[in-house]
Amino acid sequence: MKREAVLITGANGEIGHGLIDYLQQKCDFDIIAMDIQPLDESLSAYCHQFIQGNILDVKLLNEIANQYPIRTVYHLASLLSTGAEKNPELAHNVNVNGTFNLLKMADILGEKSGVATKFIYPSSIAAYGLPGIKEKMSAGKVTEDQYISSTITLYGINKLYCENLGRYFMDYYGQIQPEGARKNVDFRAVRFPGLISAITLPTGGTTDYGPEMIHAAAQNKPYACFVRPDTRLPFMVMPDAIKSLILLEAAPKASLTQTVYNVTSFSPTAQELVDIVKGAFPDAQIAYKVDESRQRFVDTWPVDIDDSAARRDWGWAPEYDQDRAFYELLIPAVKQRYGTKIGH
Ligand code: VAH
Repeated sequence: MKREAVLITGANGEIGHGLIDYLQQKCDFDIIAMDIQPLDESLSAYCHQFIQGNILDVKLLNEIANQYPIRTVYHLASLLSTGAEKNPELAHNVNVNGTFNLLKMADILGEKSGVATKFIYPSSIAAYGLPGIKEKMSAGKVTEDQYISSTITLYGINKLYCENLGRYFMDYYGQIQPEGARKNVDFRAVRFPGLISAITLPTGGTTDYGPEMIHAAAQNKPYACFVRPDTRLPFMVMPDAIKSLILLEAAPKASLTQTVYNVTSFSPTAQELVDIVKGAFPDAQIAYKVDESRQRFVDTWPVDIDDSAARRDWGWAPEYDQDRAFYELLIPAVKQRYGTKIGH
């Protein structure tokens, strides 16, 4: 009898690195990792199987479903907000059609096992579309059902659609058939803020200025921040992002009153991030070179989000507030990663 497995798409991405690193400590299931890129050498020892392939390849997904008793899908593969604007066709295909294919696969897996396949989905604060900077600054902590009808990025629209697609597969897929809805998928989503990892760098996001500036400073490389100094957004560090995925996956279904949950930790301005980074790396050369398009995106994303539903339903709370995030985790870790000496 094969051991149960979890499937991680986008395994070579930032969240994928953190999730595999965490899950490998558990030993009661196999990790099936999938990515269109080769898997980072540092991860391969932790994975029972790595599949280099495309989530648009339905034949491949069917083969995976026939081969592995997958009980949970962590669907991380995605084009991020800035990358999606540069390649909208690819973004729609991967972010939407790829997700549709994986939900269909999860349905088949659930039908085979007789237990609904858990489908853990990282949505994003990009799902929000505040109408202007004035409203952004006065809105306070935004809840999951606020400001989601005027989203301006394709990535944010993709995320909103897939949040609803997941709910459809969970509750309504097959409803027109005589036997009614199939209900083989247990879809659960978090809306992530900007994520900062000490281990990896983001590709194609619009919150990338946060991680990019600290990694650049630790390498004594000049950095041009592409948003205004006053830009305030919610962030959290990667270990807390992984914690939220693990807690949500493990939560008893009966405790969940929502399908989509906000999670966050701290909300600095870009200038506050610069001040922290310069405090740790006094020689850091950080300038501002505002990218008007990316600034327009972030001006529609909330200053802060209300994560009380996640705290209430499944015990969410970040381990790292802003001070701990930088002074206990990020700064020591990037110094070690790059062997940074102060003043060199
Ligand atoms: C991005 N980091 O910048 C992602 C995030 C808040 C948006 O999902 O696209």
